[in-house]
Amino acid sequence: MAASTRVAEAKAALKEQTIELPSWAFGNSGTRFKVFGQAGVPRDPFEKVADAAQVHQYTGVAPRVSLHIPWDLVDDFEALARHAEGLGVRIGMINSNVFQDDDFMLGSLAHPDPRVRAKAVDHHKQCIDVMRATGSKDLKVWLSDGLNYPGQDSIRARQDRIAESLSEIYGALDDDQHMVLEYKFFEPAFYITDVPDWGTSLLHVMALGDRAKVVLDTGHHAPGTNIEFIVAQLLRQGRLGAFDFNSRFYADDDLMVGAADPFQLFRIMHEIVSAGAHAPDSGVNFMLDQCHNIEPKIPAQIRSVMNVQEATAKALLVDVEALTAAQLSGDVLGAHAVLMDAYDTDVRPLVAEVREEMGLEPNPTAAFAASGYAEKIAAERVGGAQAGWGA
Ligand code: LRH
Ligand code: MN
Repeated sequence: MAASTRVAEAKAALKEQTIELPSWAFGNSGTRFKVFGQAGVPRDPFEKVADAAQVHQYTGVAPRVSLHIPWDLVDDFEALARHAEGLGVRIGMINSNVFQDDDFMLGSLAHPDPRVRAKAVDHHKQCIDVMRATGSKDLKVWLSDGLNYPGQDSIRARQDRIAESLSEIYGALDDDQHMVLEYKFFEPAFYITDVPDWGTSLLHVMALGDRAKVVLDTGHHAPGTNIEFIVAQLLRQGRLGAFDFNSRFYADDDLMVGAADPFQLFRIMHEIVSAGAHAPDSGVNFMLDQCHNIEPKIPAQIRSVMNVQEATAKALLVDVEALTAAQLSGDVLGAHAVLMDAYDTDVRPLVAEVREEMGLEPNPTAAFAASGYAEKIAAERVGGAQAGWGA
């Protein structure tokens, strides 16, 4: 394929790409040491959605906002969905939360007490009602369930309880609704996390049915884990439902995707593009899951979307014919060089052109800064409680 054709196809694919934003990234967040407030932070889900819509307005590729329950509880979810549509975005995945209720100290779906498990299942049924009210088709489940000390509970019994609870939740979904199950190797539990890795999540979703898939959060692996291998394997099984994109230097740092390791993000997007999973109908939801503890939140989300676009653009510019030929002929350095040529390509001009062809400013960061929106919300949003994790 001629390079010019590859560029044209890359631009077409980039115009179709969509990245879902997390409502909680627009609220305050932090660590156990401190949660810093920032001027203009939203006080409610309507303001969070308004801020997310700013990211879509300047990038053109962030048309969905993921909600987190109960952080985004409102009296009228139809009104919130209409508010979003009025701003050119829509409600995406609905995240459950079983990591902040006192009753779930020893677990939620894995808890030894069937009454506590029933409470956790009911919470997920409440989230499914929110899906119905907002038009969302996806339930996202992350379980903080785990153990801190050996012997604290039966590892096997907890897996049985989770399987039974998940099947009750899956059974409560409408036929056109889906579930994605996220894994994480540690925190808040420090000995065992009941859904610690892709294999455990995969086993549970395969036991549930076709409308259950795995969420891969890029910050949820042991240091040194080859994430693109997991991506390739889950795609091969047709069970990669979503990404929670972020980056980290050490643990679940939830930093801007691509900030800590842009080469890893490129390698992940290379596996995605190689499988055609970047296509809008691939069934893979590309979501951000980040916390902007010290940086301004809307510009950070804009930068994060740009990082995903740039990694995707590089992956779309890989000379696939040359790569395949080198791989099949055992040309180790040749194959590596083909991939590195794409990675070492400065795609920023290409992505800027894509924005212009979409009728947008080529530099979303500068366009947002020039809009005065940040100053407007800092002046308007005085009083009331700033949104956060409510922990
Ligand atoms: C858990 C997690 C999960 C969300 C939470 C905000 O670490 O990645 O996806 O529920 O962050
Ligand atoms: Mn996550």
